[in-house]
Amino acid sequence: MRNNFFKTIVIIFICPLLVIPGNTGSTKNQENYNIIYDDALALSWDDWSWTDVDWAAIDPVHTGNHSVAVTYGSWEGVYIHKSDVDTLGITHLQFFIHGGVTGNQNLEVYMNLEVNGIAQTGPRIQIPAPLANTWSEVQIMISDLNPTNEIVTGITWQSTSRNSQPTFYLDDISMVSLEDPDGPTISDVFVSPRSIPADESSTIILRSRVNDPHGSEDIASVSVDARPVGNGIVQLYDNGKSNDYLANDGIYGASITVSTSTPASERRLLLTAEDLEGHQNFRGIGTIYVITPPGGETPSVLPQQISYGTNTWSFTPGEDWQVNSNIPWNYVYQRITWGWESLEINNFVSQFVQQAWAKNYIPLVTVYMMRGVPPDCGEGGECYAQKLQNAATVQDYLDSLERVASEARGTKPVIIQLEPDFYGFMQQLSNLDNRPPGIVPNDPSTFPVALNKIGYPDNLAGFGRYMVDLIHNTASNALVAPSASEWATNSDPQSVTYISAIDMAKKTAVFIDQMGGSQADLLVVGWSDRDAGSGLRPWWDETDYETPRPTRAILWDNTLSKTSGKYLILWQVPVGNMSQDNTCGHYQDNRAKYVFDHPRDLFDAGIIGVLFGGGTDCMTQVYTDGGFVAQQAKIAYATPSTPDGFEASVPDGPYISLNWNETTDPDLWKYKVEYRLLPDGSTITRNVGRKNNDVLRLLFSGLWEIQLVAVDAMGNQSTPTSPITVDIVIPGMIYLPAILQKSP
Ligand SMILES: [Ca+2]
Ligand SMILES: [Ca+2]
Ligand SMILES: [Ca+2]
Ligand SMILES: [Ca+2]
Repeated sequence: MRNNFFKTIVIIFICPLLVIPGNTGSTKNQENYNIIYDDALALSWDDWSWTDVDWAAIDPVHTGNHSVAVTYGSWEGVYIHKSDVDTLGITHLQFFIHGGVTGNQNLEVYMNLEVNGIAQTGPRIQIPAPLANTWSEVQIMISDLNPTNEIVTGITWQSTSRNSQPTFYLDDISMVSLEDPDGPTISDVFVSPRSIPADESSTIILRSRVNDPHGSEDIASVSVDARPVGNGIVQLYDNGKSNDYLANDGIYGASITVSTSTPASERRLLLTAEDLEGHQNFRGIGTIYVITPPGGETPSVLPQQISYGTNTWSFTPGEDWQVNSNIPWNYVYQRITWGWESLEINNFVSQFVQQAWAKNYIPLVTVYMMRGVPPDCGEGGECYAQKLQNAATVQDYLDSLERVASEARGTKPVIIQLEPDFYGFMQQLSNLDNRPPGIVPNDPSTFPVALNKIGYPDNLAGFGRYMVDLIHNTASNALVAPSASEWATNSDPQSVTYISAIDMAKKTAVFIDQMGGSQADLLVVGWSDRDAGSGLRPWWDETDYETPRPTRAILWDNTLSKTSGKYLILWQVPVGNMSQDNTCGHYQDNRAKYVFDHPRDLFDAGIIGVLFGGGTDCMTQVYTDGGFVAQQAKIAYATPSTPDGFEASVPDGPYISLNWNETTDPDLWKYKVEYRLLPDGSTITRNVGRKNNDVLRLLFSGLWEIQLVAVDAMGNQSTPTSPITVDIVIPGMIYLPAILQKSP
């Protein structure tokens, strides 16, 4: 009988501090739980405590088998850390506390915040002294712990006493959204794109189902607070004309843009639904990444829109998977390792490149030779730093690289991808505490290399630059693309705040720039080289609430592109999909689907090419995936479907309202309204983003013809809708004076 004295304390901090014994939680439903600790810390939460804490105490427990036993010394604290906690829409921090045999401990709780990249402590909330031998429930409003909605990186329970204190216990720590049971419920939130340029024309479509226990007529408003992206409160409507499907179907919709003054950053927006009596409920929509314009120019010989390819090919006529797919792929890639010259196929690079050109693909050759070039010392920065001090090794390597370039020579473009992991390993080594003597973090010029080439310093910077120049000088048709690794700064951009992740990407761009990146043409990035269903890599949250998530990867890629001034190829994207059964060759993954559902997110961030391919044995391949990648690529390359339901309102002076049904193509980019004055006016085009409505202003009286086209991520346009003709009558008296006033 551990809980025989169960009692609830709810702390509601509507200043001044108010402690209400008894159960005051009864007027709210607990809808959304984010469990932080039940019998162990949840995934991604780490123990950073500076006190005596046992995370697996067995007596007393509130629920389950374990609780947290805490024995404070002077001013000590229990500190749990998570890189970037999304608290938007969360109303309370909730936990249970038990005073042990003594009770009466003195402690306070606060959130660890990060404000403009600097760690800060949120407001400290005093906890009522826990009772002896009793579990009490504590609820603290998030708005008291984090009043200005900063990035949350942890929660701390700290002793407020200079003396040691007797052991007490915590259990069932969670963040909850206490919903008003009378208020409208928000569900099925849809947001696309999730990464968007701050250009005030690209549009995010936001949709949500909203129901009210008193019927839909009780719903007064559904809105999103778009101030974090430079807008105000934006209303969502269920009128059939607001990207909300049908009128009165319970689905509300809106479109929002991002103001040009919004910096590259992660932003979180809050949905609010309110009924006629003022009952409100809230829901965060996950993380939006605000894109910065990517760096440099796309190489003129490459496709100027997002394009796709795979690692699957064959010399044998009739057996090439890409050719047989009847999809106009742009790329094909193949990896070569040390000793490629002695492969069964003579002149392998030449043969691969030539057959790719013959099939109208741009070949990408992944050069992965650093690991194998003798002396073999395994994989990693320490080994590579050693072998690069051997003059014979360096020359052997460069001779082979020159043969690669020479076999790739021709009149069509070829991409030579340099050394996956190599740049990452070297930068990582420079960031280790036990880096070799003389090595300076993030400075490749401090690694000695036995290069011995006139005009190039004998260090890693000189070696990297020589590799790029050697290829360019040997094959003027070759584009050189060093490989960038997310982990190169010896930390994971998915497990820090976005501000730190931006900093990491900048450092990696600068490191590669110094190693010839500045002279290169592109950079190659990767999202993961294994299907998550294999258990070899973590799942990413495709809804972009929790890290690891795609928006964070796109932030890193975008920052790399911006800083380096290079566009990117996203390489070796896992092929798996959710219809697979997690057996060899059939592992599940969700990244390929994210790519095909968010092509503009990638392209606007700087990714011009996406190459699919399982990274090792047993990973899903495009020929074992049940046809998913082929089917999605087919849609990507196909022209979009023509929107239906295109209609115009009765003209209101020069204004005419247009609306249409949204198309369902996953790769939709935007709609364009095209209109002209009959009979022979020239066509005017108006981009309306992804909105399915527009108000057009027609400047002259007369018959106007209006059409609509859908545009996909590649820029393919649909067949136009059947034209609508409208007769505009503008009383000249109204507009003539205005025009005259503007004349000098
Ligand atoms: Ca427990
Ligand atoms: Ca209601
Ligand atoms: Ca609707
Ligand atoms: Ca398409």
